Amino acid sequence: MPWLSWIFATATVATFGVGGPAGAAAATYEITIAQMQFGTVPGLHVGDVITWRNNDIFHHTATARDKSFDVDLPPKSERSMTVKQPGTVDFYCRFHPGMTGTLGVQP
Ligand SMILES: [Cu+2]
Repeated sequence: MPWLSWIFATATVATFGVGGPAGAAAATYEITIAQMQFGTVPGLHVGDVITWRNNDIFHHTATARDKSFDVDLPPKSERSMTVKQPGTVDFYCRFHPGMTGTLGVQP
């Protein structure tokens, strides 16, 4: 009865699919800096990747107030980083302290 063993194999694969690791798969998000402002910050989870993109002709940074990250962003550049810890982190630009934003990271 070959069709019976096919059903069994399919059911086994489905069981493995349900039993995967907890939490959502890591995602990649872009936060764009334009006209001296940080763009929209997405909801984040540990393991996600942020690509910071500086579209200005000015040098910026994305610097965490708690010093957990400090991303240097020359004009027209982008840098990626992985989100490593949960919590709320305020960030700013070292050259333009009026530029601020907040990351909210779920476990
Ligand atoms: Cu700046």
